[in-house]
Amino acid sequence: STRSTSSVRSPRTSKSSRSTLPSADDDAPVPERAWIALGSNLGDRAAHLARARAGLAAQPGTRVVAASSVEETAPLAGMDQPPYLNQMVLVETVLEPHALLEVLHRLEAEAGRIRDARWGPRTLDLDIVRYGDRVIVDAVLTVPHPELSRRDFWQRELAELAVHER
Ligand code: A4P
Ligand code: MG
Repeated sequence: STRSTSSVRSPRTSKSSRSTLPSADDDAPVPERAWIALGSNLGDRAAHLARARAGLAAQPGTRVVAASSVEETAPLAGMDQPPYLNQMVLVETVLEPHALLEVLHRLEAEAGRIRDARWGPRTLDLDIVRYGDRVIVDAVLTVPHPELSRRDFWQRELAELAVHER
């Protein structure tokens, strides 16, 4: 296999701000930062959030860099449902966006989430709000999350996490 050099670097390593000297790690995946929104409005909401944070931290190649404070929020538009606990975590991960989404779905399932009504009450909802600077629009993933500009609690949580940005 061809190894990337400092003059011709693969897209995966070109974002690295680390040394450009060839090293044993040269082909190792470069972790990217992802902002993940946590929401719960059924059952032991705080416990669901805590387990989600632990579940994320337990993924291979994934580190929880920081977590925003937890905020109780009134349910958005439309449906009559209990208030939410919301929180955002900043992770650094080698998981690509779609692999990360699968992890989120697994953690939701482990929290006993039943998908019925869209936007309906849920034990745990995990959304990818941002993934590095990537823009993704396909059948399963829209990143940045399309509701980002409309959710003031996400704006507050992102602002809290901004002190951790490089
Ligand atoms: N999907 C596409 N893009 C993404 C992304 N960036 N992150 C797809 C995560 N998933 C993404 O989601 C449906 C599909 O969206 C997924 O299978 C995935 O392929 P879902 O979690 O099954 O359904 P949902 O959560 O009911 O719909 P959606 O659109 O994710 O709703 P939201 O935006 O999660 O809204 N009120 C308060 N106060 N706080 C809340 O957190 N959340 C919701 C749910 C409603 N009201 C709320 C809150
Ligand atoms: Mg969702």
